[in-house]
Amino acid sequence: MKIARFVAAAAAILVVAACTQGSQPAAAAPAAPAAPAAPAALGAEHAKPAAPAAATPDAEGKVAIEATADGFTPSRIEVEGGKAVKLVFTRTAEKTCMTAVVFPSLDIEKELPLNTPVEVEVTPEAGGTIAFQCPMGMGKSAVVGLPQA
Ligand SMILES: [Cu+2]
Repeated sequence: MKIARFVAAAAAILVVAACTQGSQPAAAAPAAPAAPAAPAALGAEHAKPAAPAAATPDAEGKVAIEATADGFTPSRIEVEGGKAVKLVFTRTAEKTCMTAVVFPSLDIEKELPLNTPVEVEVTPEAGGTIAFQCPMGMGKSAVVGLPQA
């Protein structure tokens, strides 16, 4: 059961690159999501496939998330299970389909005006995952509730 969260998260992250609006040249994306210099902070003791480093909340319980032409960055946020996290979304790309963020399981949809922070607070259960994505179902990302240590 403990292994499941690693697997689910890795699957969610691989889909991120798929969300563009067709005629989008890749010029504005210097940091390709496919090649993160993963610092291997998590799970280094096990031979898991290298997942991009997950973001964790700051001292105020917030995580800043950028909505770019390619998706949401970071696309995986890890929280202590049962603890609320404030996701602060800022869309920085004018041409992107990430003009809104949707949390299907929570029935939440928030518009993301350009360069305007939009806060969404969620509380994943320990061992649970709350998915978020663009309104078309792309840019799949997740907030993961870690089991209490
Ligand atoms: Cu989309």
